[in-house]
Amino acid sequence: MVNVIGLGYIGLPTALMMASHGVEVVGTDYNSSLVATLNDGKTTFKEDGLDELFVEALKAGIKFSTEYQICDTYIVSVPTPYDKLDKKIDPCYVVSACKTVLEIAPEGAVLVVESTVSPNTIDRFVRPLLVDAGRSDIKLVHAPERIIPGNMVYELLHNNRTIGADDPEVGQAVAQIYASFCQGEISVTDIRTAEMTKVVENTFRAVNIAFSNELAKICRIGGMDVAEVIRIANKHPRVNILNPGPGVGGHCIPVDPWFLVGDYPETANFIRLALQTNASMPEYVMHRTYEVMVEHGITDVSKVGIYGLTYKENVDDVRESPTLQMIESMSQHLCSGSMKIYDPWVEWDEVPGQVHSIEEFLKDIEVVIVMVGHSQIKNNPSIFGDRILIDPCNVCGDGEKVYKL
Ligand code: SAJ
Repeated sequence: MVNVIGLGYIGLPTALMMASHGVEVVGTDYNSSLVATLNDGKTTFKEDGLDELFVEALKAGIKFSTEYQICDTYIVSVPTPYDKLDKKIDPCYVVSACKTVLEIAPEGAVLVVESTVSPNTIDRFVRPLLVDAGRSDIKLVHAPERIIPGNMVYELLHNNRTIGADDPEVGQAVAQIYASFCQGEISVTDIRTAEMTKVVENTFRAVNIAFSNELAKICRIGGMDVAEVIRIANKHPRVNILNPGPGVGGHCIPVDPWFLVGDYPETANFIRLALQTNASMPEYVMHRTYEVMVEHGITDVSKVGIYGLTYKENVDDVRESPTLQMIESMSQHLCSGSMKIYDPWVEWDEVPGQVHSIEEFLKDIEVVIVMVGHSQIKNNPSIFGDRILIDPCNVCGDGEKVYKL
């Protein structure tokens, strides 16, 4: 039996996927209301295909509990926040989950950490727990996830995976469990390499996006269309530049690369600069909006509305979103709270000024900053009427009143 600890964005789909592929699974979370919701037959966040997968897993007998289970394999997928000041990972949830596992795990059990951790976290924070608890029998494994919110179910099935283990035989045994559903290639390696590859993957993407964001700024100064430049450059067989945008959000790409900067501050200069470039984008969008307001003689900020609060399109996840970054930066300039904000995916109240219908949002608004290209607008670009659009995501088409980055 597998006990998946932490039923969030990664733990829940992983538990459901294993259960629906014949593995006996109990999902555990310390949040009793989350467990109650699951036990009531409801999922806890929106994701394509998740509800269907949930039904399959229930049929297959998955159970949810606030209690850790006595079993042979534990998969820890709890959050790994980071300290905003020193940019280092805060392993408190991983440590506390692993400690509890060590209290009840039977002899020889496998402890898989799936949470994203910076290189060496397992050696520094988890391995000593085994020593302290006198549990050298426990087999440590790191199996970082790679799935992308918005396409999680498909990617769980099809992505290649990495399993890092001290003992290659244990690595192969864990690979077998993941192979119950994973059709991709599973690479078995050591724990530190697995930790590093995960962070490197997200750093690669952060650096590539930073390059495109810098190109956007260069093209603006030089009077060139960055989208056209990138489109043509990408026709080269060895060039693949990502898209510039209003900033980089989510719990991974703007976060994980900082682990390398935090641990190797003298060396990771290029990565630091990339992260700073991405982090400059929300404010860059604000400046762009100001330029457009001046061009149109608009002085009243309450005529400007922000469309999109999530960190990317068609998800309900707002973590580190460019819009939240922009609101924070506005509050530092003492001017937050005066703009209306709307996101069809965010049904709860996340920020002041938020409204919950597109009609209410557009009332009295002359300029819309389109921070997220949800399909609501991609499928219906005329939804904004003839308002002025600031379009950093390049999703509103061309028009006299459409302003790109
Ligand atoms: N973004 C751009 N330009 C682009 C692509 C993305 O500005 O060309 C922005 C998005 O708008 C968003 C942010 O970057 O704000 C991140 O979005 P994403 O879709 O690129 O990635 P995530 O954070 O949803 O998921 C990433 C994925 N990692 C990689 O692609 C290397 C996913 O596979 C990982 O599982 C996930 O991080 C994670 O958990 O680490």
